[in-house]
Amino acid sequence: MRVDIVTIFPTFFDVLGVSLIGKARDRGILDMHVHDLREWTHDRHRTVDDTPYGGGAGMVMKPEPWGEALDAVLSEDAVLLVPSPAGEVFSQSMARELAEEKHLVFACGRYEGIDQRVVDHYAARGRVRLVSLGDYVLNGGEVAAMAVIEAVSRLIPGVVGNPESLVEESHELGLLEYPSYTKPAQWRGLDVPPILLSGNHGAIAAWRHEQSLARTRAHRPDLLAEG
Ligand code: 6GU
Repeated sequence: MRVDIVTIFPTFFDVLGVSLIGKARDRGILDMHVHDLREWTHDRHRTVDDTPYGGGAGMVMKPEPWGEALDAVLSEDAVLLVPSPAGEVFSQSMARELAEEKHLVFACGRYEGIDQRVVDHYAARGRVRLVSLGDYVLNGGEVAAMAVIEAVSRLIPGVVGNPESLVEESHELGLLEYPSYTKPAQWRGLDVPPILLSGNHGAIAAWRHEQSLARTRAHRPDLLAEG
């Protein structure tokens, strides 16, 4: 998969060089390119923002640099992803859809967002999705893009070593994951649940399912409400 990221903070994405994502990159499974939006400005101050029409607080990102950048970076097959708190909430099912794509392009806006005409222009010509991480406010799209890239890339075959570890996770089965334990069997007076030491695989599976249900009931009752 090819991934292009356009941002005014390219160094944010230096961390994508480490861990499993970095290895996938080294092995050519992920072809990742980070671009500085200011490369597509033409004034001395490399201006990317201006005051909002209609008034109001903050600055809006100008359409011209975005137009030039995205014309340069988008391909026929690309999905343009625009991180925005006004977007659809990112989910494991969206991650699964995006993991099938050949080319993802992230347009990371800062300030109060990007001039709406940029989204309208590309939505008339190709696939565009506004993506939110959830109901809270970040300073810009960079952290959100990174979350999406990590969630998507770990679903690409070869990125995560053991494909079985993908199956039982939180959200893959529609429930939160059960708690995990490792050695030692006792730590600071706390025992590992004895069932996990029983060797009874059926009983262990049943216990884990109960734990998943209890956690989901406690923390995410919305996941049990329907479907
Ligand atoms: Cl994608 N962007 C910003 N700025 N804030 C957010 C978000 C995205 N998702 C949740 N909050």
